[in-house]
Amino acid sequence: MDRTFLMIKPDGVQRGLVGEIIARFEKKGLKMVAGKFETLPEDRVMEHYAEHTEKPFFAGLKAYITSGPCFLMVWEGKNIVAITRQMIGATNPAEAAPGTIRGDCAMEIGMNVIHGSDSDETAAREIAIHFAPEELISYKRIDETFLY
Ligand code: FUP
Repeated sequence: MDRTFLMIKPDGVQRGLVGEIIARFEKKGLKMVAGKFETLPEDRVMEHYAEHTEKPFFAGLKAYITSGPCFLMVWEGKNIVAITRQMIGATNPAEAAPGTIRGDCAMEIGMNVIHGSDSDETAAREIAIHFAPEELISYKRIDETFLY
């Protein structure tokens, strides 16, 4: 089954949005297979955002993402990367469509509540950065028969 890495950022945790966000993905029919609550250490921030470390916004991004605990997750489902990117909405919440997480729950690009992998390759890379293989749990959800 396809997998993605999703992370509720410090603003999402501090604003009490963890339950609301998980509920949206659960209701859709996606399955959480790993989850942990953690303040990201600097080395993992550098690895996760390797493509952005030279960008002008990186100092602010790093300060924000390490400002408190994040809720890190791995989810499974058919076509999950495209589905979750659509549900999360545009990177800039000001441009994110209503009905998306960022469209409904955020105001600015510098505090956009949640991260989601943007391709299957990125998902595999990000899952490996943040989780050990044994942290991913394999199980059948009772409603799967009625989803696929
Ligand atoms: P996304 O894939 O939607 O998380 O977006 P990007 O990989 O393009 O950006 C990663 C994070 O950098 C975003 F979540 C927000 C932050 N960012 C800024 O703060 N300013 C920018 O101009 C671009 C991105």
